This record gives sequence, structure tokens and C-alpha cells, in this order.
Amino acid sequence: MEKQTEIKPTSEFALEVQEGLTAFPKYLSSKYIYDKKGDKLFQTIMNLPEYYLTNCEFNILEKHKAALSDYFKDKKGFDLIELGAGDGKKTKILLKYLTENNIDFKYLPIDISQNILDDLESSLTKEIPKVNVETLQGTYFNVLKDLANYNSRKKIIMVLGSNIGNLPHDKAIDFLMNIQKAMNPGDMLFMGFDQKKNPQTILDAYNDPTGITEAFNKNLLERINNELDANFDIDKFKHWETYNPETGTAKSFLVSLEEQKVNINALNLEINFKQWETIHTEISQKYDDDVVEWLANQAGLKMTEFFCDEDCFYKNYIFEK
Ligand code: AVJ
Repeated sequence: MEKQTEIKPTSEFALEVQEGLTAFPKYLSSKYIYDKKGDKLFQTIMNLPEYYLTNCEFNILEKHKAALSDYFKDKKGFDLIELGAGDGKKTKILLKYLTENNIDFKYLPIDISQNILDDLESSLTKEIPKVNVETLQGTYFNVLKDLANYNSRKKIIMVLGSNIGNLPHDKAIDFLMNIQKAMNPGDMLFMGFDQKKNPQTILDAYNDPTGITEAFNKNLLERINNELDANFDIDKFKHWETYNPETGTAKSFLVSLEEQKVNINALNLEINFKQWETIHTEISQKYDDDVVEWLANQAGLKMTEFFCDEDCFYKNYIFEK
């Protein structure tokens, strides 16, 4: 038999790493932080005292669950579709309330990770057995496209955690537009947006003293080491956070502490770093009502209501078509 050379499919990850590290200035996409270890680190971040976002949103849901239930409920029942379900800690507040009050609804969590969905489903079976749940594995947009003609019940599309903040405004508009296209008149989008606030509070949230956020950011380099056979020396990079109070953009970087070369064998690539050269890794956009309204309008949505915590550090908005 003839020997065949193995053709390795080039992954999107490999392509984007190649593109970002050969660009000037260098960059990597934060979406690749989230492998198993990255997911774990983010769970830890959500429990850090400095990372106020999780608590704020938790409090908003707790405080406004009855009002939200009134907005969401419908004579014919409704579908609660969650993009990026995670461990469902915050969502369970709503699920509990809706179930206990005999509101007719079905919960449809969407996540890219089947593992996360399986964990979520089994924890729901234990904690809120009466909730009617159907998990949907896939990327948001593919699942959303299918949902557009899913059925004629009212759809509440829910995106918690200010995940939209990882997108620059043009991409955020595309994201909202894709959701809008999957909505019918009467459907609602319920979404969290972290707010502009004291710049120091924001810097502290993304630069915790225990170094968890640093490890989270550096997980990008570890993934490249593990999956693309590279030799990044993680200790030769420093996590650096900036916040521009004018634009509301928090930015994460990895800064090279010395001149160095890194080999990425799977890409047959050698990358040179000058001392103090940067890799931009993440943005975490902060908003105010005007910006949120502008984004929504650009995407064909109108803002109809919002809910905030005591300090208005964080807001959850309702949008309709
Ligand atoms: C998951 C995108 C909401 O930007 O606040 C946390 C990710 N990065 N700490 C955020 C993150 C650093 C987080 N989001």
C-alpha cells in the first residue's frame, strides 16, 4: 500500500494565532482563553471580590425577578433562550422564581461546550426538577438561525455577564443584529452591560492582586504551547491592564519583559519580541445608556427598559424589535 502523508487540517485557532503574532502590533483573540483551564480560571475570577460584575448582576436578578417575570410571561407560554449558559448560577434565580410561580416557560441554554450543558442539566435536575429544559449545543449564530423559525411562542433571548464587552462596537452591532434577525415582534432580548464607573474600580477588577486574571490572560500562551507545540516562557511576560475612561474600553496586554524568540513548531514560525513589546489580548468594553441605545438602534432594536444594582455599576436592559 502506498504511504500517504498526513494532511493536518489547519484550525481556525492556528490561523488566527499566525495572523495575530505576525501583525504589528501583535494581538491574540480573547475567545481562545476558554479551554478547560481557562473556563476554571474564569469561574475563579467570578468569585474574586474585585470582580464586581457577577455580584451586581446576581443582585439585579434577585431584586427584579418578579418584575422580569411580568415582562417575560405570556398567555401561550414562552421560551427562555440563554446564549452562553455557563454554570447557570445567576440564571437559576430566575428559573426558580418562574417555576415556583407556575409560569409557563421552557429553558433553552445554548453553549459551545457540551460538557457545560451536561453539568448544567444535571444540576437543574437536582435543584429545580420542575423546570422544562432543552440544551442546544453549538455556536450562537448557528443555533440562533435555527431558532428564528423554531416555533411561534414568545422568545426571550438572554445574554448575561456583559459578554458583549469583548467585542468592539462594530462587532457588537453585528452580534445584536444577528439576534434581532432571529426575533419576531413581541420577542425580547434581555442583556447585561457593564457600566462606566470610577476607573480605579475597573482597573482593580481586571488586575487582581492574587494574579488570577494574569493567569487567565496568560492561558492564551499556554494554549499555544500545548496545542501548537510552542515554547513561550510564560514568566517572561507581564499582564498589563489599561482603562480609557473616555472610550470606556478596558484593554489587556501581555508585555514581553525582555528581547526573546519564540518557536511555534506547528506553524513553522519563529516570533521575535523586542523588550517591552506587547500582545493585545482582550477588550472589556464599559457602557452608558447613550452608547447602549446607539448600538441597539444600529442593530434595529429599541431599548424598552433597564434594571440596575444599587450603585448602577451594572445594568440589564430589555430590547424589542
Ligand atoms: C466574560 C467577557 C465578561 O471581560 O469581564 C474577566 C472576561 N476577562 N476578567 C470580562 C474577563 C478578565 C469577562 N467576560
